[in-house]
Amino acid sequence: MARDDELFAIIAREQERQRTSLQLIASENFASRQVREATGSVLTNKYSEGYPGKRYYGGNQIIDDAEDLARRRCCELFGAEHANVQPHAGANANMAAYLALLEPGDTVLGMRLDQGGHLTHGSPVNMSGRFYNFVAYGVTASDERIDLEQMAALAQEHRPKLIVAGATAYPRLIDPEPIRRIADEVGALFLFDAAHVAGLIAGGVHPNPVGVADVVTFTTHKTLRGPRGGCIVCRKELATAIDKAVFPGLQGGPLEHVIAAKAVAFWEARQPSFKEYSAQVVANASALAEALTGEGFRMVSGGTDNHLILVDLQPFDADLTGKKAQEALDLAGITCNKNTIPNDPRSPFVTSGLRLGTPAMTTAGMAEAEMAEIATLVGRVLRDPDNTAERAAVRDQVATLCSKFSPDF
Ligand code: DSN
Repeated sequence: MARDDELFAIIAREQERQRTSLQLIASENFASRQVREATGSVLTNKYSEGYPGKRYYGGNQIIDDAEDLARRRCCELFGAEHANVQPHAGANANMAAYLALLEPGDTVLGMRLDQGGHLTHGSPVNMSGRFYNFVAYGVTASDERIDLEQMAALAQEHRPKLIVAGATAYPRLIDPEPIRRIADEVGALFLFDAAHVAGLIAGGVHPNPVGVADVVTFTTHKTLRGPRGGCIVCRKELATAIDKAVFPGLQGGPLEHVIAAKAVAFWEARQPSFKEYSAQVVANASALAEALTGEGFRMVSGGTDNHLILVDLQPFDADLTGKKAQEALDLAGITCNKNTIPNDPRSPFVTSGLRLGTPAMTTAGMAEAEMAEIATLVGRVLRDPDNTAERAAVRDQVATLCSKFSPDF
């Protein structure tokens, strides 16, 4: 068959974009060649509804080996009793956990979306917010860290069936222990959504919620650096309920090519180099936060303990929105996303903040010196975001910087 040149030309352009510009979206990474090889393998050809040893179609003996390997490696990596590696995404993993643990209308505590939570933690436009009675906790006004006193008070007032921890735009470490205690005080279950920090947990630089929370969900493509997808790990008493919720509750045929790539990622995350990588991701985020502070930006919560920083643009330039900053940086080859900050006066489509993360550029080999250079470039663009010549000059400098740190293409 002739080759589809039209589509592959688009892929080549995207590869070039990734190679020549800075990827600072906190939830992105560069998957390794072998992760991408497994994702593009013949395993995509197979239907395998069910689980290893209990499939609805024939011919799954080899597929079973791949999924069993992924489940075993996932349990070993996180010290879990049971793993379900079939969720197509983090959102599916969360929905499956809710389906397993809750009845429609049950009360759940989750973090406010506009203070760092996730759509699937009770947003009214998401299934979670439509099917369950979510009550939101947030961050303190004083230090912009999760307000555990508020969480405890809300738990006493609303007696939730489940407390959800985890965030998408929260730059600080989330300790699962005090949340477990709050859950126990009211007899609630505890779900830790580790999507953003799964790689930091695997690398040993953040506390492991497995064994503390009842259920832990995560994605495999962020700090964990695997293929795009989700996972759930849990205590063995919850294994049947979780498995039934994923299939047949929520999904049909699993993506076995992606599950195979998850197995590769779990193997990669157990290599000693992954510990160094995870520590460097955090060191780079701290260096970036410090250098951006030197450029006149305010870091939400004063800094970071993880892979991301949340920049409050208001003290730097009261008129500069997150939307405008994202667009100007994009034109200069610096890819990041606008983000609401706690108590943001602007809408989520405009925002007063920017979220930047270091997982991808750390994979490419960048360290603290490059973070300082990136902060200088961000400052140059955002001091005069409409200046076309300045943006072009920064774009050239970005390309030169990236040429020295090529990801594994
Ligand atoms: N889209 C992800 C993120 O960027 O954090 C969350 O689902």
